[in-house]
Amino acid sequence: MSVATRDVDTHCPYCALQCGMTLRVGADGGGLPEVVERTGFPVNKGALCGKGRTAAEVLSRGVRLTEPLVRGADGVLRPAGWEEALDRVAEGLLRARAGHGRDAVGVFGGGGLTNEKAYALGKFARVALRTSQIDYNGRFCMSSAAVAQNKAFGLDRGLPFPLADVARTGCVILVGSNLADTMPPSLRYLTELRENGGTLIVVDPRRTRTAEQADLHLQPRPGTDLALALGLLHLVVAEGRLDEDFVRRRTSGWDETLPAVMAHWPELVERITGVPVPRLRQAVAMFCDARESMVLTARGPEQQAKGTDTVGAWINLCLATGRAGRPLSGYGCLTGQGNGQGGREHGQKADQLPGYRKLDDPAARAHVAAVWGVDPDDLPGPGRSAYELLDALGRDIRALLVMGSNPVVSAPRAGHVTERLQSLDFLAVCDVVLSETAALADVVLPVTQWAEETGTTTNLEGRVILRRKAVDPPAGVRSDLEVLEGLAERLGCDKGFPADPEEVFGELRRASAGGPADYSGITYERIAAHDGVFWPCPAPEDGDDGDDGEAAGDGTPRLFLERFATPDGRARFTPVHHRPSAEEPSPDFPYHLTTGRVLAQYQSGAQTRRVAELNEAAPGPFVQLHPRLAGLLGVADGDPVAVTSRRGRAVAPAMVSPAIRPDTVFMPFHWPGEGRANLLTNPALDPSSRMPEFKVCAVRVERA
Ligand SMILES: Nc1nc2c(c(=O)[nH]1)N[C@H]1C(S)=C(S)[C@@H](COP(=O)(O)OP(=O)(O)OC[C@H]3O[C@@H](n4cnc5c(=O)[nH]c(N)nc54)[C@H](O)[C@@H]3O)O[C@H]1N2
Ligand SMILES: Nc1nc2c(c(=O)[nH]1)N[C@H]1C(S)=C(S)[C@@H](COP(=O)(O)OP(=O)(O)OC[C@H]3O[C@@H](n4cnc5c(=O)[nH]c(N)nc54)[C@H](O)[C@@H]3O)O[C@H]1N2
Ligand code: SF4
Ligand SMILES: [Mo]
Repeated sequence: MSVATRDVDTHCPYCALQCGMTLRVGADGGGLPEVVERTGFPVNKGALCGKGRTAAEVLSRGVRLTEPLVRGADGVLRPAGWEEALDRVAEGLLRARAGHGRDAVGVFGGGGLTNEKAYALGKFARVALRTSQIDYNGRFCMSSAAVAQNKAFGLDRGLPFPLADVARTGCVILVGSNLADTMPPSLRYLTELRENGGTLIVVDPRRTRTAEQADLHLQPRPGTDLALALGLLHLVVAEGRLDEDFVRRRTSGWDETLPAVMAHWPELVERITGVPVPRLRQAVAMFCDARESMVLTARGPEQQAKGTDTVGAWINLCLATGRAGRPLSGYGCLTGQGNGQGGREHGQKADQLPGYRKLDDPAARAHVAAVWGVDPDDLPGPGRSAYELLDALGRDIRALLVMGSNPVVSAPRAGHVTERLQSLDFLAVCDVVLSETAALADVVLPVTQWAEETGTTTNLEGRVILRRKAVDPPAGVRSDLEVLEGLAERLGCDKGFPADPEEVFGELRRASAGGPADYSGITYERIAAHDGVFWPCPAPEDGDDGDDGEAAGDGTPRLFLERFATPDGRARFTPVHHRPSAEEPSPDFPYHLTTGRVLAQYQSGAQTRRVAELNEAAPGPFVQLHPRLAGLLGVADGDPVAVTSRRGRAVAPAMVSPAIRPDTVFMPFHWPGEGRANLLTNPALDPSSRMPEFKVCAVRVERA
């Protein structure tokens, strides 16, 4: 018997690769949709990791929220109707504002939200709440690379070229990315690179599954990538491999940059990083002998209190060797969250307006205020960064709305952040599940997710793609857009908070028009016709939607080929010096702790910990340590290990493995409870990106 089904093309709800997938839905709409291959989408060509393959399970009624929850006088969360719940939220926000001023209300967003939601949330904060206090979890993600790219290139788009270009270059240095675990289908491009005769260099303190693919694995001490990049550039100069012609024609600032480079001679860099000089020379030879080469960074070098300078140093290496601004060469950042790219472009960041405009730029304020129908002078100024905002809870900020993040698990110094959340007068959380943060809220609003709603995201390539609604949500949930609509109405704001995503996207297009991230020429139809559209994509002059052959239908896949986006068209070198991590090992805390991810869990685990297959594959936290260190501590594989930093103590089973440096331990951060890695991490912030130092702090390690 054949049962009629309907296929809907969409994308995975999780990481920035935004793999294409098809959802097969029963004709009666009942049951969970089946995830099937969508080979036509060029980025993943049908391949999915286990998270994507099982994503439909999080749609099931059993694991998710299906009605609003309101905390009663007895302190217990109990089910409530939507009217009561929204009234309570509006009341909580208004009371904080009345008692303590507009900036006493905070908003915390997420890089997993669609462009439409991120845009609406930023507008809601500035226009309905009129608070400056909005930021989001993307600050914890790629913000250092964003600042560095803006400085060097005048524009921040994670990859300035399609991912497929990676397979056709000559050499890739992959710095602190474990994409075999974090974006598995992208591994194919590295395999193809090597099949095509190219070489791969991986920089990671651990010999990860990604590092195992490399022709050369450099295994530095955590927090020393800046010295490493300077050391490589020193050798480039010393060995006469500088591309003087490129430096002269297409860059500025080299003369100011050179002295710091020359101060990082190879033996010094070996001492700082632990990477032997011959390995440094080998890396330079591989990178420079190739006709084209790329540097790709991810969270390893970026999540440091000097992440911006570190990325700047890797960009300097590309510029000095002429590996930028031409086909198949360049620097790129592998953004992380599903909408890590678009989420940082449309205004949920503390200093930002839609279209990647700056909140302190009068022309930008005037443009966006006109779209919003408000007076530019009524728009608040820039607010605090994510950790600083969380740190101010219960003090300057008295009420908070969270949409799309679970900071109880994912924020640095999470014990302190949890206390701050508990000290609020009022906390509202919109989520699909009862996350650890939602469990602390006064009101929890259950929202629809990817397959139940339509919206766009922008993947790590800057490709704007469309997720389509495939199934109806449970009766008791509403979309984030409907929540904002309902709250704006209760706050007495009539500035337009439509719940229809395509209507919001239309407004986003107008708001972004003329900005660095210009989406004005992108429509849902155009996305569907071209497997996504790369921004910038201005609307054609004649005002139609750009499918008349005037502009390439897929927007701008490759940037900077003729000029960089700086005022003079030249890329800028940044003079940078190496400096130690905020916390270096000491007699009391003799080891480095670094943190990161495992294949089967996603982020704070709020979604993936609810999927049985993923939980079996990755059931809980662990402390990865070298056999030599394990021997020294008398610890065997599986023994409970206590890791203590100046912020707290966490306990998890030992995972003894020769894949890590003996002076370093690694913990994944996906779990709450006593194994919560973020009880330990250091909230020391990068001075310009305000990125916390997730990737390195000093710890003591003992048998528990
Ligand atoms: N399975 C899975 N996939 C994911 C996610 C997930 O949670 N789970 N999250 C998504 C998101 S939001 C992001 S941001 C990306 C992150 O993707 P990645 O950046 O690949 O992930 P991480 O594991 O955080 O860090 C990468 C590597 O950095 C190394 N590292 C640690 N310290 C240093 C250092 O000082 N220098 C260098 N060079 N390397 C260092 C770690 O050993 C680790 O192997 O993954 C995305 N994909
Ligand atoms: N120690 C350590 N800590 C880290 C990192 C690290 O490497 N080491 N990495 C950092 C990085 S790169 C990141 S990106 C952060 C991420 O950390 P979080 O911000 O905690 O990210 P998620 O776990 O993805 O949280 C998203 C929450 O939103 C919910 N959600 C999903 N979709 C929607 C939606 O459409 N609407 C709403 N309202 N809710 C939704 C999910 O159920 C989940 O509860 O963690 C950071 N923390
Ligand atoms: S790699 Fe990322 S986008 Fe692709 S299936 Fe896995 S989690 Fe989803
Ligand atoms: Mo991230």
